[in-house]
Amino acid sequence: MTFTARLITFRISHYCEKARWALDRLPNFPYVEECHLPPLHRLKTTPLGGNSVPVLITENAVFKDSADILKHIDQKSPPGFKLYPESLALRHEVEQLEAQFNHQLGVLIRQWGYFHALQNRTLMQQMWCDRVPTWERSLFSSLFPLTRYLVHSRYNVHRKSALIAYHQTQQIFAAVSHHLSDGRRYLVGDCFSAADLAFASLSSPGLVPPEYGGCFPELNQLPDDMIEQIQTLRATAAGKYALRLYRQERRRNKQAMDGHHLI
Ligand SMILES: N[C@@H](CCC(=O)N[C@@H](CS)C(=O)NCC(=O)O)C(=O)O
Repeated sequence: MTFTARLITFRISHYCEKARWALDRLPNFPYVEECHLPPLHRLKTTPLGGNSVPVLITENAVFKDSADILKHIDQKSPPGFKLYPESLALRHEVEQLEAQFNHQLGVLIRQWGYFHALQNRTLMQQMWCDRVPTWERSLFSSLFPLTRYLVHSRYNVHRKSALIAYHQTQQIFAAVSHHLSDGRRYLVGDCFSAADLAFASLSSPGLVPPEYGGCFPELNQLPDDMIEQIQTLRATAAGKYALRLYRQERRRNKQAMDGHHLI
């Protein structure tokens, strides 16, 4: 019998989307997504020796970081689905870009996104409670003030840091736009890689792609100043390229989407 892997997530998280997208691309990697309400995810991640999500649990190992998850998935991928090039030089380039997007873009865009979204409790309820177990959902209201405080303090979220984070995100978009300006379709080499997947998924809170695999609100549910900033990012070459990747490469895995009913 084939083992069904488990992916522990927040539905809203763009780091979780990175792992989910990589899993969804594979024709034969059965998994179910287990979504949790922060901070209750720690009940799952702490016993596994980690903190953050995503966490991937396979038959033989537990992976506690999106980069490790992608490397593991790559080892299981058939030809044509690889995320890292065989050429060592190209692989190095892909890994460097992925690490840069993980450590900078993902962090900055989260700081900006949470500053705006946390002001709207209903919106946060919609995103944080999507597909979580009923008992966790029932605790949303009591936990919200604590969770909001934890997010603000852990990620240093306030008006000034959000503004700076947005400007730094624009600089990363400008660098990616420049990189693409020679007409290339992908960031490294001539096919889709972990660098493309990392850029598109980690920039998703700033672009709100309709094909997002987790839970984002509709654009018109967001505050006006946030919509304006999203439209600015969408209009850049990097923004258009990430939205194209979502349209062309974001395959869905039906079993994982149905899986939440089982948990
Ligand atoms: N480097 C990690 C970062 C993941 C991360 O920051 N996850 C956040 C959600 S976006 C999280 O789980 N935060 C809650 C916590 O750390 O307990 C990865 O790439 O997997």
